[in-house]
Amino acid sequence: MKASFYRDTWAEIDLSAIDHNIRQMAEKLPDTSDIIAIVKADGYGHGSVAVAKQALKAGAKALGVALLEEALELRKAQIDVPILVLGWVPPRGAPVAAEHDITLTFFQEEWLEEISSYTLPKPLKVHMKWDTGMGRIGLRTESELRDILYALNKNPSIYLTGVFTHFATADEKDFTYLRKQQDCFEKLLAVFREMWPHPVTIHTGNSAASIRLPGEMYDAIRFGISMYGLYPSSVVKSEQGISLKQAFSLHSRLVNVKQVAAGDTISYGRTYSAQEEEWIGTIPIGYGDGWIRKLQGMDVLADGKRMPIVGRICMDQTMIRLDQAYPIGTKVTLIGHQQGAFIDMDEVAAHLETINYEIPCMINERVPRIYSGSKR
Ligand code: PMH
Repeated sequence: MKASFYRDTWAEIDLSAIDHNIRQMAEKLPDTSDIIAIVKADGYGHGSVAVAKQALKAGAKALGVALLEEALELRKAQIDVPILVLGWVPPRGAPVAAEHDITLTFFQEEWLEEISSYTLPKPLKVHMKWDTGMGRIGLRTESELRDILYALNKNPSIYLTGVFTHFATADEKDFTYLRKQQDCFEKLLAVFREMWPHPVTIHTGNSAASIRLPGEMYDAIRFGISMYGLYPSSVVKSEQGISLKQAFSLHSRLVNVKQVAAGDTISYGRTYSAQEEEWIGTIPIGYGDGWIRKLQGMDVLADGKRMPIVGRICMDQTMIRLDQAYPIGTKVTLIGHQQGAFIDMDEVAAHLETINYEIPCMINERVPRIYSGSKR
């Protein structure tokens, strides 16, 4: 590894997995549906620029982020494809967005009005968000839609290039609520088409919707979690509609190995006592890296075998019980594959009673991201 960091703790991002996951998805989609790769929150903790570049090579046509700041970071990295900001950006961000050809999401008349008071260096591209049942952001009624289209018509420096919605339950077994959202979307779309003759990109689906209903995805999908090789839920995983490869793995190395006697205790609060003579290893990762204290009791992999975390996780260090002595520098895998053994993201998420999405986001920037498997 040719990395210049001095603590042996790193996340490895396998770009060939990103490539694989995009291609798997593209194979399921009709040619008329493009892939917008969602790289918000620093690419779900994987690194937005590296993931975006690989996603585009694999066939994604555009990028989606949550913040204008995130879009600007991609532009700074010389990425020139369409970028859609999915969240609400204050009107004062419009000149910067227009300058960098970044598409903003909007759904409020006041927002359009306020933007009219700014001088835009170039026309501003926007996608309109419809709240069909997610209950988060977006306009909700036909009358709101009519009003906003009138307002839009009066503002020639704002170009409507897309309309979209987001599903609340696309990853759940029961499709009833999703069908309700689709009906609501279709009704708004009918009004929209009657009032707006210009072409726009229509998109509704996240990973779950795209994997399960690939033929119903209009012009594009917003492909997030499954691009990273993770299933949106256990339901989607069990349906086996797509075969994904987890891109993220987390590793460290033993910095201390010692034999302790029965009764010796480990870490703050002495919550762990050795039952007999035991080998205890220390790895340099802790809650200061996002490897939070609740992960006590998880297994990690050393020598291709599972070893438990023992005692309290500290800010920068974690102790594990080894089955024998190992040399300093022995690789320890906290998430991912090691010699045929595997700790997948879902296991870590289950331990924390949360969803896999949260895990790579939680491992913070103190842990360097190392990239492998880049594909042309
Ligand atoms: N589109 C929007 C508007 C989103 O908010 C998200 C994910 C995606 C697409 C991608 O979804 P996927 O990762 O399931 O494919 N947003 C979030 C969120 O706000 N909290 O968790 C995931």
